[in-house]
This record gives sequence, structure tokens and C-alpha cells, in this order.
Amino acid sequence: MATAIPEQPASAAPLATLYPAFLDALLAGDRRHCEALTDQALAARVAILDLYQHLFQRALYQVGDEWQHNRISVGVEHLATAIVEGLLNRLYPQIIAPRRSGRRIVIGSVEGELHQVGAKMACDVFEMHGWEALYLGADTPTDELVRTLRALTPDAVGLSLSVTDHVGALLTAIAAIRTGFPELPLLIGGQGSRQVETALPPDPLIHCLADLDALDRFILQHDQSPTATGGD
Ligand code: B12
Repeated sequence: MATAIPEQPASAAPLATLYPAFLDALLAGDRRHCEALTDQALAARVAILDLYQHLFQRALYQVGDEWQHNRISVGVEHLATAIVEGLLNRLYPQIIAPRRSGRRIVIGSVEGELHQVGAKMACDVFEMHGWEALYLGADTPTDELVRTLRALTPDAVGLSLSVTDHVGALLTAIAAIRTGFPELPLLIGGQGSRQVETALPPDPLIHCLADLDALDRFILQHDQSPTATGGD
């Protein structure tokens, strides 16, 4: 399956030069070189959202294509993913907005779903806007998700879905969340979610967000809305 990546904006231009070297380093398992190239991108003032989508995500999608066509081993794919997760952790202290909004989101990958990098990136976008973003991890059991929402009383919840086989788990999670929290904004993202929009129940508080730019716009709009809770 060929996977779509967001169109690259002019602001991400330096990444076009860095990308081939980054992909090579990732496939070679060369963490230090990946770090150095990431630092070069930041020094060239590439925005974090561009870095995430047009370097990290683009490279991991390519890794997926290489794996699908048996050109790389599962081990190489695992190592590449671990390197990107390390890069995200390394950037984390830099991305947290010093001014906190008092808002909180809980994000989980749906039950059965082992892909977690995209959901972690979505959490980071919330942190950049001053939200407290809590990632429950891959394969979040639906009942544990609901229990956590009850305990943490977030302002929104996010669900991530990569593999289309997990659509049923997504719909189950949505139904469980709606039973307990009829007013809670629910954000859905991930490659698998692109095919499920039509299967979702009609609900103005459910938002399918195609990429991190759409998420960024959503957060800005939400934070400006008079009904938004929290705040300094
Ligand atoms: C790494 C990887 C794995 C790792 C994941 C480890 C980890 N720590 O996450 C492991 C080895 C576990 C794995 C397993 C499998 N994988 Co896999 N995997 C990948 C790979 C190479 C990279 C995933 C990734 O991190 N992408 C980068 C992130 C940043 O992209 P993203 O997830 O799309 O996230 C972005 C947006 O979608 C969005 N987003 C994501 N979540 C959310 C949530 C919210 C709330 C919001 C707002 C936005 C948002 O924001 C992100 C940034 O833009 C992909 C290739 C690919 N195309 O992604 C295959 C891929 C996803 N895997 C695939 C498959 C088939 C599998 C397996 C079924 C393989 C198998 N036979 O076992 C299993 C399924 C396991 C399971 N039960 O889930 C297929 C899925 C095909 C499909 N459509 O169903 C892919 C596409 C590979 C391919 N080309 O065929 N995989």
C-alpha cells in the first residue's frame, strides 16, 4: 500500500536536501547521524510540525514501504522506529510551551493497535500549545481508556488508528466514550482513520484530523472558542 504524506510547504524546503541522508541513516540504524541531521534542520529554522511530518513521518512511511516489499528486515524497521521515538524524546524538552493553558487531553491508540509514534506526535502538538497531553500508549483497552477518562477528567480525548483491521475497536471505543462522556470532544487520527470517516456516528464533537497541520488549526480554534474550558 502506498501511503500518502502531507504536501511539503515552502517552510520545509531545507528538509528536501536533508531527507535522503536521513533515510539512509535511519535504514543503517545510525542514530547519531539522524540526531545530527535533525539538529541541522532545527538550525535551518524548520518548524517542528514540518520536521515531524516531512522528515520523521516521511522516512517511516518509506521504511514501511521497504518492509512491505521485503527490501528490509523487520529488525531494520524496528530499529528505525526506535530511533525516531528517541528523536521525539530528545526534542520533547524543547517543544513544551512554557505558558500552560490548564487544558488536558488523553490520547490512546485503540485496542489492538500497536502503532504509537503518530499518537505521540499528536500529544506533542498539544504540548506545544500549552496543553497537558497524556499518552496512554499502544493497544489501550477500551475499558481502561474509559476508566482513565473518569479519573483524569480531560478536556478532550484522542484516538489513534493505523491498521484498518482495528476499525471495529475504534467504533467500540467511540461508543463507550459517548456513553460515559456525551459532551467530550473526540479527535480521531492515524492512517487507518482516513478510511473510516463515513462509518463514524454523526456527532459534531467527533473530529477526524488528517494531519498535524489540521490538528494545529483545531487546537487554535478550540482555544479561542468561548466554550473552551480551563485557561490561566
Ligand atoms: C513502525 C511500524 C510498525 C511497528 C510499530 C511500533 C511502534 N512503536 O509504533 C510494529 C512492528 C509494531 C508494526 C506492526 C504492524 N504493522 Co506496521 N508499520 C510501521 C511503520 C513502518 C511506521 C509507523 C509509523 O510510526 N509511522 C509514522 C507516523 C508518524 O505516521 P502516522 O502513524 O500516520 O501518524 C501521523 C498521522 O496519521 C497523525 N496521527 C496518528 N495518530 C493520531 C492521533 C490523533 C488523535 C491525531 C489528531 C493525529 C494522529 O499524526 C501523525 C503525524 O502526522 C508503518 C509504515 C507507515 N506507512 O506508517 C507500518 C504500517 C502502519 N504497518 C502495517 C502493518 C500491516 C503492520 C502489521 C499488521 C504487520 C504484521 N503482519 O504483523 C502489524 C500490526 C500490529 C498491530 N496490531 O497494530 C501497514 C498497515 C497497512 C494498513 N493500512 O492496514 C503499514 C502502513 C506498513 C505498510 N506499508 O504496509 N508496525
